[in-house]
Amino acid sequence: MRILLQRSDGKEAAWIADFKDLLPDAEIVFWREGEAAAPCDYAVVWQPPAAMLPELGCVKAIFNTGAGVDALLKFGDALPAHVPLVRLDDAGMGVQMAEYVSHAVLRHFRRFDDYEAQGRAGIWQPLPAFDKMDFPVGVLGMGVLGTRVLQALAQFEFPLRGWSRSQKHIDGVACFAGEEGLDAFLRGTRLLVCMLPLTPDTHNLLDRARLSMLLPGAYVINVARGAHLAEPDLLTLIRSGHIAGATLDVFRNEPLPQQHPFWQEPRITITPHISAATLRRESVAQIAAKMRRLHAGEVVAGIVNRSQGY
Ligand code: NDP
Ligand code: OXD
Repeated sequence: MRILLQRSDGKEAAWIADFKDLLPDAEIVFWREGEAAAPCDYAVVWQPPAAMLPELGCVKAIFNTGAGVDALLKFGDALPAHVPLVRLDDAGMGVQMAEYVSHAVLRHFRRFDDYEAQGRAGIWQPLPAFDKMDFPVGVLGMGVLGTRVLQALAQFEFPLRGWSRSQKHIDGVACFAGEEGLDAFLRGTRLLVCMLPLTPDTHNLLDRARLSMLLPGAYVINVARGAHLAEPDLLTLIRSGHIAGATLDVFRNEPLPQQHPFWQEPRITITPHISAATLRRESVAQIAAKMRRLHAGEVVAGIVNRSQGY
């Protein structure tokens, strides 16, 4: 088996070593622009440049070393239609998302921002506690990662809601589906968590009109993609007081430009796209196991449905 590996993080040697550990008979070829690679069985990529597209037409499957495939599907028809695209299915990201979102929810709900400000001013003053019943948490996207986050938040006994494309039935979660369910979902949500894939249907989903539907004093957590959120609309609604603040891990332009107004807004917490990192060993183990199955003619989970966009 020959595997074409593309990365731009300078860690290719470690990825190659991990693949060699699990697939000792495989030859791993590192893709370099301008160098023709021998024909390969599988490609393993993350945000590949357009220059790699001709090579991707010759493999039996393309493995994406992330959960989101927007950076591949943006190539549209230039991405070979006959080659299955396989995304990461948790691979250690679920627990990281559960940690990140639980932290952001609890930090806001338990008023840590207020206590940090008081602490800096040397003020010892208990503040009125919020009531959980006034803080329904709504998760947009109840897939692999969204479900894991809902399970984690259930431990803290928040009222939970979720929104997905197809109707779900999850104990303890008020489930909403489709465009027809979105307004009702938003109108009952105080803490909004975005965990959707970026597709033509979800692009700019969180605009002024929809963010205004959230309960007054809402809080927004975006760990999906920057293009889900209309950034100026969020700022307007924070400044008007309808939204209390936000924790954002993803942005339209990454790294977030220095002159971006989010940096100046104390009610916005910014992290640099770290809510759930791709873990190399877990990812290689998952991909290697799927390569073995595909080689044996078996089916694998995580094949992207291109017409749905995720
Ligand atoms: P999944 O494909 O497992 O889940 C996607 C969920 O979104 C599903 O519940 C799906 O509904 C729902 N959905 C998709 N389109 C729509 C729509 N138009 N309307 C309503 N619901 C919709 O993805 P994952 O949970 O694995 O990952 C989610 C996203 O998280 C990734 O695409 C990526 O962008 C982001 N991510 C960010 C990371 C970071 O570090 N910031 C790390 C990892 C992922 P249904 O169940 O009905 O299909
Ligand atoms: C992913 C990401 O989609 O890291 O996996 O953003």
